[in-house]
Amino acid sequence: MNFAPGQHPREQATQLAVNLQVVGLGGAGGNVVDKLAAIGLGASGFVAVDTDAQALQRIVMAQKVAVGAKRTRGLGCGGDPDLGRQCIESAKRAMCKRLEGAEVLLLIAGMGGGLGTGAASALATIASTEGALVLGLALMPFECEGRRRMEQANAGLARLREAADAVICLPNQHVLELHGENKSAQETFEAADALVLEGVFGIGRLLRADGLLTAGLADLRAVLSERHEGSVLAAAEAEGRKRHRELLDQLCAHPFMEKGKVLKEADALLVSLVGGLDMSMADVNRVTQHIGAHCPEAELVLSAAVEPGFKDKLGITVITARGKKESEIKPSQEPIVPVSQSEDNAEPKARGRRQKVKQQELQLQAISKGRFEKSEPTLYGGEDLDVPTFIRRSLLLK
Ligand SMILES: Nc1nc2c(ncn2[C@@H]2O[C@H](COP(=O)(O)OP(=O)(O)OP(=O)(O)O)[C@@H](O)[C@H]2O)c(=O)[nH]1
Ligand SMILES: [Mg+2]
Repeated sequence: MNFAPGQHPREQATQLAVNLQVVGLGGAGGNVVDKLAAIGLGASGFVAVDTDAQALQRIVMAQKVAVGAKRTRGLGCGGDPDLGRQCIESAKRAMCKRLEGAEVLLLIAGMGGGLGTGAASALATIASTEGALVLGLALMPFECEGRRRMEQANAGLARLREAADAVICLPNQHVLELHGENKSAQETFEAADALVLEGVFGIGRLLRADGLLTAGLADLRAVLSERHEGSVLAAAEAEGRKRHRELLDQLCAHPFMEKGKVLKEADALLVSLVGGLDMSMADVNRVTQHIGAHCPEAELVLSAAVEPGFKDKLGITVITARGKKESEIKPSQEPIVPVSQSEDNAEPKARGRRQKVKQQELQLQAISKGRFEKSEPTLYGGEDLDVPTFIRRSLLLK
């Protein structure tokens, strides 16, 4: 499917199997959500949220929600994330009403400015509390936008990662590296948006119930949630006899895939494959084998669907996730604490996100030696070895 600027095909908007709400925050988020609304995705709602009345005026297809009118008087947040957060928090009730019944919230925001950066994590928390699975799409600034903006963007991204189930990071800079610096800023933004639209379109396919192999909301949640080290979204298409290999080559060449490094380092993958009526299970198999060769250890969830327009053609959307879930961290990975360290009451170093186990002190007391009371003690180095070590050394057992 071609998402090149100005060519946004209208999707045969089959309603998705889940209630998906797509919300765009701030200038970037609003722009992208409006384009998604124009394509139609089978989502239950497309909403652009901003403090900036002028930016909202440019929204044509999505619904509009103006927030923070008292605080910004209809202007943007001027790059102040704190103000952005306050604006969304003061509109909490209205947002809850908008998100009523949402099973998945796709939250799109540009990081580095005011509203998107500050409000994204706040809205993710609100939606999570309401029971939705929150997927964040964070558009990261170009390097030329300055160091301060990039730092602000990274801080916003970190907060969003804490609040959302999964966050997919889409660095605008990678688009610039692919297309070169000779394009206008407008064209580069458009090219970045096209990559986002392709990816989101693939997520839509993934959530559709009418595929050959379906992966539902539960799979999405299982693969993405708790893996906080970064997720990437990329899509590719290929046709012809060698389309299986070509598809993978295209995917690895995608600007967000960092020449295949992202695929190699993935701990889990969601793969949404689409082909024409001629797509066979052998096709599906070959594609998954090619992917598996890149990341044999990764957990893979696959969905495959048929779209008549894909004759002799295959399309793929991949969401990668990095990071281990708490349940996946094996006990053997826990550092072993030598007794000498516990004697000093030293804290074992907690690694990763694993919580320190809280345990009560064992109430062990010395009891009589019973029928061995009268036997000779086993003395070594002045110590009676028949007396348990924890008593001899006055250790507290936990
Ligand atoms: N891909 C893409 N990125 C954008 C677009 N507009 C802005 N960005 C990026 O998103 C970042 C945040 O910008 P905005 O979304 O305009 O910021 P905001 O949330 O509206 O912030 P305030 O206006 O200060 O409230 C920028 O630094 C850009 O890198 C867009 O249309 N497409
Ligand atoms: Mg703005």
